[in-house]
Amino acid sequence: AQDCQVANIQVMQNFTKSRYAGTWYAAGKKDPEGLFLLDNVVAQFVVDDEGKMTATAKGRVIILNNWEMCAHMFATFEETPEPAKFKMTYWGAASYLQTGNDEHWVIDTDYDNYAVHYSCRLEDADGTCLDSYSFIFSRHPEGLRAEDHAIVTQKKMEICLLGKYRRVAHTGFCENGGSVEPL
Ligand code: AZE
Repeated sequence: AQDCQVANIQVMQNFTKSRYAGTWYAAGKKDPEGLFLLDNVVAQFVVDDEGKMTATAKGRVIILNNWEMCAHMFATFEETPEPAKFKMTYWGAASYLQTGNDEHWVIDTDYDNYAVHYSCRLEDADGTCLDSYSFIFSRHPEGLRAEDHAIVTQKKMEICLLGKYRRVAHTGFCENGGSVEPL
């Protein structure tokens, strides 16, 4: 729905967690207000034998006084009546990283190549989103396949974020074995 009402945003139908599990490389992102993952963002989703989904994520951040590091993050997901909408609780491996509760909506995915994620942190009185972030995830570290660009562009439009994304570089910054030490 392009009226940009958060309540009218369509999410993935018949969402299947087990197919969403595994590694996703951020190919693009739209940032929220404040501190955020800068680049080299890789998320790994796991669904256990009871169907509970958790995730880990890494990404380059700059905190405090220009301290550049690889943030190692953890998340648990609470289910909602809509299978593609989760409540995410997240925290960092180190205490000075970010902690919080965010929505985690899967807008669309083919499970094998791309996923469009959306999170509205703050809804305006008129029902639109005042502070959102979104990831375009790819199964491929090099980014989206050419054939997936059209559908992803369509979904960016549907969540009213077309033109607000930046490409996410993967330079190997967080591939040092998951250190949470400054690099
Ligand atoms: C997400 C999906 C997988 C799990 C997690 C995700 C989000 C992580 C952040 C981290 C922010 C860290 C900061 C540190 C200084 C959506 C990629 C945890 C939002 C800003």
